Amino acid sequence: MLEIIEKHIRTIEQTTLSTAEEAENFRIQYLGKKGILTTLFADFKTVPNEEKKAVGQALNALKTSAEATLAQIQVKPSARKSGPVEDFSRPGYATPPGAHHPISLVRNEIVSIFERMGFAVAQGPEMEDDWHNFSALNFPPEHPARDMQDTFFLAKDPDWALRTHTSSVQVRTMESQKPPIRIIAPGRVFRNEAISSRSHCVFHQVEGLYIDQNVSFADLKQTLLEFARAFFGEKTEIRLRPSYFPFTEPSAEMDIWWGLENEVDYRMTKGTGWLEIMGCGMVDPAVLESCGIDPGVYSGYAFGMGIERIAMQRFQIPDIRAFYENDLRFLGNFSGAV
Ligand code: 2U9
Repeated sequence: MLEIIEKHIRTIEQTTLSTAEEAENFRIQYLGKKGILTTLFADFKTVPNEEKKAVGQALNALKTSAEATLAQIQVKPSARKSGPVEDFSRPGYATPPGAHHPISLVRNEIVSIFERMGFAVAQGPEMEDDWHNFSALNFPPEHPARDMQDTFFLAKDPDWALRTHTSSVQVRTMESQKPPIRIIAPGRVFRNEAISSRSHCVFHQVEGLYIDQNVSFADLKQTLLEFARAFFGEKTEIRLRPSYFPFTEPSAEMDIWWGLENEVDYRMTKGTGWLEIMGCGMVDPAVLESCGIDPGVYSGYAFGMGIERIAMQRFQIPDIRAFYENDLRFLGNFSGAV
């Protein structure tokens, strides 16, 4: 038996394993359940006592030798099946940074300016009933905004529509809270308009509302001046032009002085030098009444602006449709801006 064992040891010493397949065959042959070592260990019982020590040592040497030969192949790179060797020290793949959408950037800036002035953010549903979108806001029954051509009504129930402005959020706030109320309502609105480079059927607004005792047009003007200087620069000048909205009386448009230095300024301001930024006015007493606030005790001002218009002007974006196309080449321009 000793001779057989020593023969196996010599064979193993001359064996080189170079593939995983060879290694597996070797393992089965020597160390497998029905392998050479199992058989030899079983035969060990029949070895005469005086030979047991020498045979036992030889058997252990054979086992160690078989295991060492097998272990070697597991660390030899040449035994790899195929493909490149992994370099675990190489740098990872770079993850491109994300970017805020330009509409979000402008909205956040507007919101934070008004928050600093004490306004709280209010939100409401995008689908509204006739009362909150139109009637409470003093829209007469024959007003063109109530037309199918201007509003997306729900086919099943024409009392419901996609909100055409975030003024409905302010109506809901007035119905549920007592003055003083000082809120801004940023949000998405919908109008059934033909899509062009200047207008879209979906856009975003920020509207504001302040209701308290003795609120005057002077308060409105000072708040808007403060906003204009925080957003457009501290030397910004504003002007208010008379206008008309069903929900405010008197009503006005606020322009900022843009200047008339070059051709672009002429085009942007239609040759006037003044750039229209937002609409505003004193909340019509009939609107206060509709929302359960006594116009004999309270007064208030409101304003509203379109975020797309301001973002287009700020980032020099010539076509409103760019905001909704999700083209990464466009959106990537805003990475790094906060
Ligand atoms: C209540 C009462 C009054 C909100 C106002 C405007 C003037 C305005 C437009 C600007 C461009 C909308 O995005 S736009 O098309 N908005 O000119 N909005 S005053 O007045 C309100 C709101 C709620 C209860």
